[in-house]
Amino acid sequence: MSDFTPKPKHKFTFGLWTVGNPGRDPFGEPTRLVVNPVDSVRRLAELGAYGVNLHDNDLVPFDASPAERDLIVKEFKKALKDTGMKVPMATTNLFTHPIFKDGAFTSNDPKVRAFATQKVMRSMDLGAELGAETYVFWGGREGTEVDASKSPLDALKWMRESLNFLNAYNLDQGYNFRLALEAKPNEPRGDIYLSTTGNMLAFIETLDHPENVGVNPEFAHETMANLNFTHHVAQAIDAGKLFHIDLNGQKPSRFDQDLRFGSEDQKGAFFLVKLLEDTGYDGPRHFDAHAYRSSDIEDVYNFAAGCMRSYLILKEKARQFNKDKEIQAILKQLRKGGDSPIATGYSKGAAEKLKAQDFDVEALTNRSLPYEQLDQLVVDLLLGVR
Ligand code: GLT
Ligand code: MN
Ligand code: MN
Repeated sequence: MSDFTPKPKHKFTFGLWTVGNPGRDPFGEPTRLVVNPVDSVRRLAELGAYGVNLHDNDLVPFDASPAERDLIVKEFKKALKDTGMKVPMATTNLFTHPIFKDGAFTSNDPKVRAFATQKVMRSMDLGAELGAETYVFWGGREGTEVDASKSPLDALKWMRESLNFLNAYNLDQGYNFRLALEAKPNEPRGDIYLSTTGNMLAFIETLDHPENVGVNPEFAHETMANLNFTHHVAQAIDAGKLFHIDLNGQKPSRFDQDLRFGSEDQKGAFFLVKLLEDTGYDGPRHFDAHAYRSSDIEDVYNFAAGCMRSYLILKEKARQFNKDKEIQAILKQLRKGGDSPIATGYSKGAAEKLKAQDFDVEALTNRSLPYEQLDQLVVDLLLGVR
């Protein structure tokens, strides 16, 4: 029996907003009390987490005075020191305050756009003070319900202006954060700009300094749009842009459920963990999820422990998949043709040779692809009978 006990070396992190989620939803008031971030740090450390991530206002209230801010940060830093917990990622809340009701970087009002940019600068200062290395941008309010209100081209231009300004500030201050953009198709806006990880990857190339900008994909977000999350993460890895990742659970075509990692679509979660582990992703495994609204605070920590446990179980399943003789024999058979002649690249000679090549179309068409057998072996593996 393997050991599924989380340890700091596994680099599991939680947003302060995740275990601190009070169980509010659009139809109901909170079901849990507000949590002190210091308590979250201590409880997560006991469970074996590596660190916590935060928005500026998860720690420092929107309207705190400079003296209040300093006191809060001091106590928080003490908890980090006592527990050895890290803050690998920081981000900004650009969505809760009503000033952002029509967007932050993409608000029609230039003063709101400037205010949002100023808020990020101050939040970057806080993140740097806490030792964060990654800075996430999730534009939850960057979108529309009324397309007559805003040109999507203006929105992209304004988004680019803010990100270029903030990255220059980041470099100028010597913070050297890697910026990670997080896509979401909708919610809380009717339509959010740059709605998938693929959109973000293309947009990054239009920035002044694309080299230190990557993505922070979230399992729930591509899944909400009925897309294959693992394929998006693979594209980010292929582009050298997987800077961070938000892990959770989600049923397709629903509101953003942010469920416990591994609680839904276990096969999808398995192939995601396998991809991360097989490709040597060494960043934090960040859980951006929250406990059911019905949970009390003790059950919130069952939720946190469950996220980490499921990851470790799936990691062990990935290891078993990679050494399973029957599965590997099928994969070997499927790949037996090796590389295609086009893999060595174009030359006139290669083109002529390919044009002249004879293919046995019937044999190629009738080749056996035992995907039913292969998939059932995966199901057996995941259901624990293998
Ligand atoms: C919010 C959102 C997440 C983002 C967080 C970072 S905040 O909980 O649902 O997907 O990652 O801003
Ligand atoms: Mn997220
Ligand atoms: Mn989400």
